[in-house]
Amino acid sequence: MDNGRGVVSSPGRGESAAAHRAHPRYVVHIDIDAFFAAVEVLLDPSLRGKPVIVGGLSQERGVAATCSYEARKFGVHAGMPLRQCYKLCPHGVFVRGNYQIYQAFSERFFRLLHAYTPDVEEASLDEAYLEFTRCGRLYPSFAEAARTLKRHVERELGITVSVGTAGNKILAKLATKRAKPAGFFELEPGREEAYLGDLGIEALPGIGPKAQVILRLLNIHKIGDLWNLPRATLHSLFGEGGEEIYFQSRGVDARPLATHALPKSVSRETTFLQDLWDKRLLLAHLAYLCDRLTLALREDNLYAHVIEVKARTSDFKTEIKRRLVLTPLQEMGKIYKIAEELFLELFTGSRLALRLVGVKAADLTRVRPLALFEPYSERPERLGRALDQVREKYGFGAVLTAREKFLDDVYDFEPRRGYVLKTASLTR
Ligand code: DCP
Ligand code: CA
Repeated sequence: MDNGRGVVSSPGRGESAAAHRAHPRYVVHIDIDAFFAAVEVLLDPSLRGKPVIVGGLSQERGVAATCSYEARKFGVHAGMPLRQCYKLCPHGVFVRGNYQIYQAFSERFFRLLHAYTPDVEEASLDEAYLEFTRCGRLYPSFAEAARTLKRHVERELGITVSVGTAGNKILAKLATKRAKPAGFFELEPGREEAYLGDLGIEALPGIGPKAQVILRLLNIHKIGDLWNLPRATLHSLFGEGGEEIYFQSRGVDARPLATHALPKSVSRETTFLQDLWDKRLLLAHLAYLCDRLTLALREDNLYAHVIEVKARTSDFKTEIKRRLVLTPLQEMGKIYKIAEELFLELFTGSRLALRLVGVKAADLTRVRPLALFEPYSERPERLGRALDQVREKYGFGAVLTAREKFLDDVYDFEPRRGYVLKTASLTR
């Protein structure tokens, strides 16, 4: 992209957002302000203007899921133990919250967004990306359309949202930070570097608390300070994550929106090499299938409300048991536990050997489940992600539960792919 007129740039800046503007995109990021608290205010208008803390009563155990901006003035924030919230804000209104209502509200929110463009990514319960790039004929001005969208959503839902627009996802999300609360901020092409340079490093999603500590020790506090770090240095400090930081800090992000529709279900099943009786081996298969299934759920950011187990006996009769769970699940341990219970219900009555088992996750949602009663740091997604990182490096077989290891006696084992089951497609 060097046009020969020579823009003076610090090391590595040639890879900045500006250099990637050959095909400009228009991405809108929209996020509801103080989501759970805003819904509580709608449910009880007498709460308007008051510090509202959602997640539990003031003397209960647990942490705040969120709080209104009025409460934030007192230093209260999401993830803070409720009793500490109470100390900082004793006159605050504490409510336990109701996830079903937030979920229904979230669905209304997304329905409105889908009317504006076919390209919508539902990023979390109260947050979405919209891409207008393909809607040039529809909207003479994208900025105007984004403002209309904001007003429309606020009027329809009775809450405020913050909107950021830019040429890619990460910049749009960072623009929303500036817009919060209730604002609109368009990060215009050409202004990205100026905007990024001054932001604190904690604004980048790739920089967690640990990376922050390390960078601050190196006297790096702003995103602009990061530009002076060579890519190799970031890599040696943070591995693959360092690469991400390198590009994020320059506002480079080529990720498309994850707009594909939700699958109806995800399942993994296998037919055995020979019919099986041995409960231990059957459960080992089931555990392995759950492991493969939850990998697929994580890859697609899905959570399941329904877990289903299927077994086929040697006389080809198929039986299915299913269970509905209120808080949608993604985590291996939890899904396996349910699958095991269902399987044992099926199997205990059976006099025949089995020729197939399968497990299915259905009623899927992409919405992060309720965090009201669990601290953020203990979220199962975090564990799952750590697991995936190890597997990416050392292969799927690098981390298996003791139960799965029983399959050693039955199948070939390939470190990269795991066990080579009879139904080949399942080992993909
Ligand atoms: N949430 C949660 N636990 C957390 C963080 C959030 O349960 N540790 C829930 C409550 C929030 C909702 O998710 O209302 C959306 O999260 P956000 O991070 O978008 O926070 P808010 O919408 O509450 O506030 P804002 O976006 O205005 O900062
Ligand atoms: Ca929000």
